[in-house]
Amino acid sequence: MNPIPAPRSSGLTVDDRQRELITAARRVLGDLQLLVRDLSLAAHIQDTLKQAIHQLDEVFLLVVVGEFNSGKSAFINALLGRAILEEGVTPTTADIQVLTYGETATHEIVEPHLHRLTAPVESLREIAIVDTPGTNAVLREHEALTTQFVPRSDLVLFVTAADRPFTETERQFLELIRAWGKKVVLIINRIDVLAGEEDIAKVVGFVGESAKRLFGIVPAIFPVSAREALRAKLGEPARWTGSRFQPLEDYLHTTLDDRERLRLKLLNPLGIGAALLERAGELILARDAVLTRDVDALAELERQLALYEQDMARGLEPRMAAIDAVIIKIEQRGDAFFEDVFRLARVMDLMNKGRMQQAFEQEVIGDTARDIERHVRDLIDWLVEADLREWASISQLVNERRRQHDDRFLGSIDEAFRLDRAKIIGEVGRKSQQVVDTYDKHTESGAIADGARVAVATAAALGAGAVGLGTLVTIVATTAAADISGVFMAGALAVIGALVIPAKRRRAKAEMRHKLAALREQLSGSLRTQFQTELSRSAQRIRDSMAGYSRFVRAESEKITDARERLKKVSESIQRLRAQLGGAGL
Ligand SMILES: Nc1nc2c(ncn2[C@@H]2O[C@H](COP(=O)(O)OP(=O)(O)OP(=O)(O)O)[C@@H](O)[C@H]2O)c(=O)[nH]1
Ligand SMILES: [Mg+2]
Repeated sequence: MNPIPAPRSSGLTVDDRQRELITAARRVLGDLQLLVRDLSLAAHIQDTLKQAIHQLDEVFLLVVVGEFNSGKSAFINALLGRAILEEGVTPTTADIQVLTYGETATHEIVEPHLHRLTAPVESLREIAIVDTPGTNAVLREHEALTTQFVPRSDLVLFVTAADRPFTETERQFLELIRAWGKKVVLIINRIDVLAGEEDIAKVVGFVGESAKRLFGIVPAIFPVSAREALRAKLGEPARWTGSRFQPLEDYLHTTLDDRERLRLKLLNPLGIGAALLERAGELILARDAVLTRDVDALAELERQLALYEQDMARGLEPRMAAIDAVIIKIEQRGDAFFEDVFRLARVMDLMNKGRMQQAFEQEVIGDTARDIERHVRDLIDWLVEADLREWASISQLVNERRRQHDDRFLGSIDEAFRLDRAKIIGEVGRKSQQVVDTYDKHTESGAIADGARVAVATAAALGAGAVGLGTLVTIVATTAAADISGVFMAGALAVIGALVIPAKRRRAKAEMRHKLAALREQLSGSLRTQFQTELSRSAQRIRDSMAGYSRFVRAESEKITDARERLKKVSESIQRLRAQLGGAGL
C-alpha cells in the first residue's frame, strides 16, 4: 500500500530529549532492517518494517477496528460531529477509509481498497482517523484488509457492541493487535440499547475482566452511544450526557497531545520491531535446528569416508602380500635351481652360458611377470569396485537425508532458507547419483593402470634385459663354473666337490636373494605409493562432491551466529527505548 497522504504538517513540537529518542529509534530500526534483510525474511515482513519506519514522518493514525456492525463508522461520525461515513445494518464498510483535514469535503480512491476522505474538521489537523471494514463478517477479504492495516496504526480504538460484547473472535483479533505492540482503547458502543446504568456497569465489568485476561491489565474502556452523540452534536444537546461521549473525548484530547502522540508514534515501529524480532528469533532457532542436523549428517558422511579409507588401507595389505609371495616363490625356485646345477656332475652344464640362462628363465622366472600383472589388475578392479560402492552408498545417504528432512521438520523453517538448502542438497544428491549412474569401470581402471605401469614394468624387467635376473644369475653361474673348471684341471676333485662348489652355490644364492629383495622392495614400494594415492584420490573426490553442502552449512551457521548477536543487541536497544518511552501504556 502507498503511504497515507499526510496533511501539511503533523503539528508535533519536539524537544531535545524527544529528538534524541527519535534518532535512537531510527538507528535501532535501521539495524533491524539490515538484520531482517540479511536473514532474508519474507518480503512482506521487510515491507511492514519499512512502512513502520517511514510512518515516523507521517501523520498520527488513529485506527478504529472491530467486528462488523459494531458501529465503527457511526462512532467516527459522532467523533467528527458529521455523518461523513456510511452506516448500515449489513457489512457496510468495504475499504480502508482514511480521514484527514481538508478545507472542503472530498473523497478519492488512492488505490484499490484505500480511500482518502477530507473534511473541514479541526481535530483532523493533527491526527488522521481510519475507518476499517469490520472483522468477522462473511466477507473475509474485508477482514484481511483490516488485519493488514493494523501494524500501521499509532493508536487502536477497538469498538465492541454493548449487545454482544467481547466475542471470541474479538478476543482473537485483539490478540493480534497486541502482538504488534499497539496501544488499544476499548469502546463499548450502542449502550443506548441496554436497559440502564446497571446493565452498562455489568457490560463494562465483563469487558474489563476479559481484557485483563488478555492484556494482563485493564485498558481504558469507554461505554458510549455513537448514535446519541451524533444526534447531540447535530442539534439535540440533551442527548450529550447520555451518549457518555464527554469522558471519551476528554481522554482522547489528553492522550493525543503533542508529547503523547510522539510517544505513541515512536512506540509504533518499536512494537513492530519487537514483534519482528520475535519472528526472527524463532526463525533463527528453526534454522539452527536444521543446520545442527546437517552438521550431524556431514559428520556421518565424513565418518563413513574415513571408515572407507581405513578398510581400504587394511584391504591393501593382503593384496600386497600376494604380490610379495610371487617374488618369494622365485627365491624358493631359485634355491632349488642352484642346488641342482651346482653339482660336480653338472659342471659342464654350468659352463654353457646360453643353456644356463634359458634354464633359469624357464624354471625360476617362469610366468612371474604375468602373475604380477594379474595381481595388479585384481588390485585395480578391487579399488574401482570399492570406489563405486562408496559413491553409491554416499549418494544414497545424501538422497535419503534430503527426503527425510523435507518430510519431517522443515515445515517450521522459512521459505528462502528452505529453498536454498533444498537446492544445494538436491544438487549434491543429484551429482553423486549421476556419478553412480554413469560410472565407467573400464575408464576408471584404465586411469589407475596407467599409473601402475611403472611398477608393472619393473616387474616385467625380472624376466629379460640387461638388468634382468636371468642375465645376472647367468653371469654369476658361469663365472663360478670357470673357476671350478680351473680347479678341476689341477685334479683336486675332492676339494672341488666338498668345498669349492658349495661356496660358489652359496654365493650365487646370496646374489640372487639380494637382487630379489631389491626388486621386491622397489615393486611393492611403488605399487603401495600408487594405490595409496588412488585411494585418497577416491575419497577426496567424494569429499569434493559434498563440498557445496558443507560450505552452505558452514556459511549459514556463521550467519546465524552473527544474526543471533545482532538480534540480541537490537532487542536490548528496543527494550531500553520502549522502557524510556514508558511502554504502550494500555
Ligand atoms: N442503537 C444504536 N445503533 C447504532 C449505534 N451506532 C451504530 N448503530 C447502528 O449499528 C449499525 C452498524 O453501524 P455501522 O457504523 O455501519 O457499523 P460498522 O461497525 O461500521 O459496520 P461495518 O462497516 O459493516 O463493519 C447501523 O445500523 C447503525 O445505525 C449506537 O450507538 N446505537
Ligand atoms: Mg462501517
